[in-house]
Amino acid sequence: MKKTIIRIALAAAAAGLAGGASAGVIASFGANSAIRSPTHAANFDANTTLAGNYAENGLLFSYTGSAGNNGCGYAGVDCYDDVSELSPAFQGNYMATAGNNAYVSIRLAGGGEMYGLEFAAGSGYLGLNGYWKTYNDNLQTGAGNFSMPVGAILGLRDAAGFDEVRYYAFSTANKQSGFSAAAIDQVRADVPEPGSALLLACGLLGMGVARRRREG
Ligand SMILES: [Ca+2]
Ligand SMILES: [Ca+2]
Repeated sequence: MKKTIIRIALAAAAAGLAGGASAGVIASFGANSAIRSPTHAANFDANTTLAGNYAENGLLFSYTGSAGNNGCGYAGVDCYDDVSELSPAFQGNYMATAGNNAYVSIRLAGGGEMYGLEFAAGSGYLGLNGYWKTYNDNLQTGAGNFSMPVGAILGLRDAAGFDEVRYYAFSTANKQSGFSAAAIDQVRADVPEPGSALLLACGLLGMGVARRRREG
């Protein structure tokens, strides 16, 4: 009986860490709301070309929509009087695009999954009405709308991991398609070492055994 209980506990712990059916993407707001120990960070300061793929510190960014958005956010070119008009959380260069259903894509340059991601979510519109989608192995794993004060930091976390996040910014709340003017800056991602998930699973199992011994 005891063995059965322990086996179920381990299976539950493994499912939670490796991604069972119950896993899902959790959206949050604010710095450090989704990231525990960032392993990757990008601020676009070295983004001095109009290349479709821009890599920084192991993160890979691309965009759909108008070609280079007329240079906005690239190579020190800013389309606004001040970068803070897009978002007070932005500094210097950023990544922006605009167009029908245009989005900025965030992935790991070397492939693989992120477990947590945070970025300053900007919009070319006056109000911030964002929409995000997560993917893993080309399958959509989550999506959500948010309307927040300009300057918001969006956090996404999923114990099952995601290998791509797409970010859109629409004209009004709760839109999932239409003309999008997405912009991002100050990106941080969390990619735990494979061994740490296993250690955590062992730790949870150990806690379960200890508790059961005390109860017995
Ligand atoms: Ca920047
Ligand atoms: Ca994957």
